[in-house]
Amino acid sequence: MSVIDVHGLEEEHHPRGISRWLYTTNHKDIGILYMIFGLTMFLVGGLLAMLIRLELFEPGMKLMHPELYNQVITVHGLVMVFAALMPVTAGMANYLIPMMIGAPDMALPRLNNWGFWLLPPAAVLLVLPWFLQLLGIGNGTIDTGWTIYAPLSIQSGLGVDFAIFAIFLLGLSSTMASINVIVTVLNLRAPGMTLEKLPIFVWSWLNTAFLLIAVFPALLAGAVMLLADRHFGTHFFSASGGGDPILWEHMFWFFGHPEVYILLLPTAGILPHILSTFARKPIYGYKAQVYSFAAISMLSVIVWAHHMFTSGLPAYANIYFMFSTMAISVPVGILFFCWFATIWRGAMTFETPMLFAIGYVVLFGIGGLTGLVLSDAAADQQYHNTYFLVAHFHYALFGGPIMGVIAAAYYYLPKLTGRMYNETLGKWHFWLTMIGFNATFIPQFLLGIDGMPRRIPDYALKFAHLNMASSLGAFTLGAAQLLFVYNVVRTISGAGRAATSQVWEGAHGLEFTLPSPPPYHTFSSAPVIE
Ligand code: HEM
Ligand SMILES: [Cu+2]
Repeated sequence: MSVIDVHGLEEEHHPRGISRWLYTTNHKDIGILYMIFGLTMFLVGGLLAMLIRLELFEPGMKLMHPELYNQVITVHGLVMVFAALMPVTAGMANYLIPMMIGAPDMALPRLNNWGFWLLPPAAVLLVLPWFLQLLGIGNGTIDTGWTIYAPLSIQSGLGVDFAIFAIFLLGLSSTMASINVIVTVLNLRAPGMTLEKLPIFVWSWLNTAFLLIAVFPALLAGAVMLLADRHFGTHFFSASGGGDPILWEHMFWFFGHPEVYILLLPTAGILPHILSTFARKPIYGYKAQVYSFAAISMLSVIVWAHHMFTSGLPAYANIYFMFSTMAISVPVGILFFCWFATIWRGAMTFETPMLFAIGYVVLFGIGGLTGLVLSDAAADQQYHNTYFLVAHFHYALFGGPIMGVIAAAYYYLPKLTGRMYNETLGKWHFWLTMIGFNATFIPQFLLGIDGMPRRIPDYALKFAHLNMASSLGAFTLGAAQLLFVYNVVRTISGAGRAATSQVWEGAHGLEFTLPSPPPYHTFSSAPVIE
């Protein structure tokens, strides 16, 4: 007989130690690598945020030179967006999608390994110029802000070149991950797992993947042109040679606005799973949510110039970008409606994942509503580049994706490790995060309305009190995340009681039919889907 138990054999023979992680093509290993990398980068970005808030704690130049301050905010932004959030959601996709659709692994496992291992060098490229500066080479890392606007980005030092190469690597990595998700979802579903039965998280990632492949080339092309402007005598973005810096803004934001949804969609997809589990009710409006994901993705590529209301576009362009932007609130509003309807009159309990999921709805709600305020072309003349914007996008990016990632982490940690995390610590983490977050960013709304510009290391005396409040909030927020790290590490190292395969009373889905932790190779034969 040629039928052997391949499953059992491979279980024994997968490599151990460092080579397991370096050469792995296993979707769970790669998922874990992505998530550990993302969490590490979240701590790096968080540390930089603490430095920013330390500098802004009091008026006056306290901690760093203006040049260094610019570098710190730039790397904070780039790290949070590209090296923390995107990898974490890619890690969730890798770990969860094969289990959710009954596939043996991702469709392109070697590509998967490659995609991950492009990330660490990219992160190194962002910070390396700081170390080179210590050796007397260059003047530090990229200092243009995460938007890398020309003409500053043409004139600025070698940090920009390093960042351009980092963006190439990050873009390649995300594109590979996206291709893999699309191929896997379209080809490797278990028999009976029709598209109409696809878990909503998988739908959200499918949209994310298409969106990413559609818009990343704009940024990459822009980056090549910028490199050429810097070193090869072209003038795409420099007015002095007949080019136009506004062209960079278009290319950047054609990518940059959809990027926000690339960060958001995966967690908007995991949210219904969590809400439905802890409300013990089925997901409300499955189809409406899936169609909303598609509508959001499509609308997101036609609204980019709402970031450029003050750049002198013609009035009719501003009006078009204003109304198209406002139109996005329709599908987003549908998502909110479905989330509320899912928990409405449910038998709710408030374990940590549920708390973070509700926190997501509240905070992202504020992010969305203040976005609507900014999308008014006339009002934006006032708010543009003030702290109102900084507060808005932190509600949108921390309040949405980060809260969602944390909710998902608590939700799936017992599945991944086979152990329950510490619920008391989790609740402390939640409440300190909520208090710290709002204490950081509510004052920033007020500062923005008062006219404090973003990206300044020092400010007028009248802004002192609110800035101090914001910094105190940030320190609370930062400290609270250490509770999370401790809780995760503790659970991974085996503390806590054993988790069942279903983990949560109300949990549904293929992944919850598997033991906790799931076996190294998930499905040796395709599962049957009713
Ligand atoms: C840990 C809590 C965080 C704090 C206290 C914080 C604080 C700040 C502050 C004060 C600025 C403005 C700097 C300035 O304009 O002078 C800033 C900028 C920024 N932050 Fe955060 N942040 C946090 C988390 C995040 C997260 C989670 C993300 C994204 C996922 C993020 C993305 C950004 C971006 C894109 C910028 C703009 C950088 C630029 O102007 O080029 N931040 N942050
Ligand atoms: Cu936008």
